[in-house]
Amino acid sequence: MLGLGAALLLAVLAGCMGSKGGGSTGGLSADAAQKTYVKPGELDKYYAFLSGGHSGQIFVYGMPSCRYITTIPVFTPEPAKGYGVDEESKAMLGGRTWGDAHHPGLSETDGDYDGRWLFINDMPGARIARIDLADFTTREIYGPIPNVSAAHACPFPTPNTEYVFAASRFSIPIPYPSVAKLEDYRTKFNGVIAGVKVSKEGHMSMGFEILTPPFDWDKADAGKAASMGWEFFTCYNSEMAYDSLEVKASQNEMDYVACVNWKVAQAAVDAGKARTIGGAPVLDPKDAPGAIYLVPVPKSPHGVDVDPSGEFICVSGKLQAEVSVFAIAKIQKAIDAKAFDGEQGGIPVLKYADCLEAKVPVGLGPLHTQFDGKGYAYTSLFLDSQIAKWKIGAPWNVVDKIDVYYSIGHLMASEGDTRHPTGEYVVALDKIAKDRYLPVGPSHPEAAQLIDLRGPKMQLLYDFPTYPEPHYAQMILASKIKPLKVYDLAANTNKYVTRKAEDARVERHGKRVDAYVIAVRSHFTPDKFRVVAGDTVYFHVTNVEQDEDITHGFGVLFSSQDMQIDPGETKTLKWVATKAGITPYYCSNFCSALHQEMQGYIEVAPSAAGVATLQRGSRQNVDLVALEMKH
Ligand code: K7E
Ligand code: CUA
Repeated sequence: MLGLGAALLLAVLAGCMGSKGGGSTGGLSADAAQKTYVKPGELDKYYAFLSGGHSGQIFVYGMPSCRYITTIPVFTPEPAKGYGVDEESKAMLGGRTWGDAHHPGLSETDGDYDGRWLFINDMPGARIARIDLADFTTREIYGPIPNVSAAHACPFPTPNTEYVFAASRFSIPIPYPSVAKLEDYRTKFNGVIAGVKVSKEGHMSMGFEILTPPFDWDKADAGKAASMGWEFFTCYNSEMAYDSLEVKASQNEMDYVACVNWKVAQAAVDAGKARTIGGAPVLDPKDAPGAIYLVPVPKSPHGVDVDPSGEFICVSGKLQAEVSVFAIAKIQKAIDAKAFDGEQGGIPVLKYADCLEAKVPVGLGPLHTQFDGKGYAYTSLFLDSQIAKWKIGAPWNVVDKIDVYYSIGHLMASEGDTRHPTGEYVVALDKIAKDRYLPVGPSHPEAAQLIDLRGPKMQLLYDFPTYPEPHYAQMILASKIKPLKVYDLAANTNKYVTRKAEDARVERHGKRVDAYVIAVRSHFTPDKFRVVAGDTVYFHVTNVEQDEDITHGFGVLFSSQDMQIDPGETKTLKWVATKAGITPYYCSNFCSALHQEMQGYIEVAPSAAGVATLQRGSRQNVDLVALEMKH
């Protein structure tokens, strides 16, 4: 096989090379290399957001070059960006230092990505974060969502970002906490499906919750166009087992996909039909007719994916070699005819055959499906380590397959979850890397692969390793995102902002000291502080630069505290002067030729001598404070 370097060289030397069509399972060709080559100085066409799994982060890549661009810390403190260190991000994390981030969900307008925000779930913490794509920064973390124990089917925004969702992976006794025995699992435990409202400004708030039998809710997708107003959720463990799930939860021929009509559910809550449990309005399905239905689906389904037209809901039973395709028109007809086959926990159950449009024999271990907007669907096959391309519509047949390396979980297509996928690329998110990269010990990186969808056959273009552990990802046209170049200092509304060096100062309020600090190449003003042992110091650092990429750090020695302040931004660091002595601090982000000189000292006096003369709460300039604090 050609090395990439050699392949690239060939591609460049050859200039314009004719397409070879590409072997569908073949190795890297010069043609493939050319298709991923983005010249130095040029930018990629797409952003790809890969969830970071148990790293609690998001990884950003450029496509088609597969170049790693940045990490967005979300649920985990992250030193390179000082995330979780400054007071604001620390408060957002609420003392938690771990999250397991599975499913990025870009905000949508009219069913297309709009480039405003990115939502992502913390599965075990039942939290949803919102990242602002103006600065690729986590701005809100909502939750833990009451009553929802682990949100895996989450967040999967609706077509106008009206809602994000969270459905429980584990069932627990509700209200929680309450004492219960596992033996009472069937009768005393419940699952919960939660609809979280998103305001026009992106803020999340509780909309409704629906009580379900103790199934394990797994994946979700929003209806769109033809199925607008519905959200679909898969579950496994309809057996309601609480131990040895790997055996006991695979007994039933059928599990379910739940169809939730979020307008009906919200109307029921607004009409006072809910009980308040754990602070959330919880609906018993019996009290909210029309809000939720169950459709049987074979064999422990995992992914549920709605096609771009919104007409078809594609569900993958992971222990079955087929994708079941349901038609929303048929589901709607069965609902209207009240053609129910009993109920589960007060939820009407529709008949599989009534709702089914087609069964597509894709191969072994189907997990997730994506779309190209040209009438084809792509399903990942975990057991076969393949992607199957199949036709949406008669004869519902598989038209191409490609090998992936190895054990693919999710896959993501360019603009793949929208009404208008671009049909250019799909990225395979593989669970096992094995021999694809230089070995680094017993554990390998995760593996991702870029595949070209533009020809009649899928073509493997590139392999790239990722840090653990992307589950899902989304790919958006870069032209839709307009990141800020700097924060406008004039528009800085932080209550601790300092705009001019003359305003830099230290204020004492009892044992609390507020230091208003300015950072600019290559100086902190002030660059020396005298405080007293026992003081709590809040450093409010404003980076007054208005030049792109001139970020300053504020790292305090003998501590684990370092924040990063972008141009025009104000951040606050809380530091406790535990004992007398000298503590240096410095700018930790290389910012100029005199970056190394950008430093200061905190002098901690052993006693309060001289400090008492300072007026409480008064605003004094640095020199005055220093003067008054002289022993
Ligand atoms: Cu790994 Cu969506 Cu959490 Cu499938 S999930 S593979
Ligand atoms: Cu400021 Cu380095």
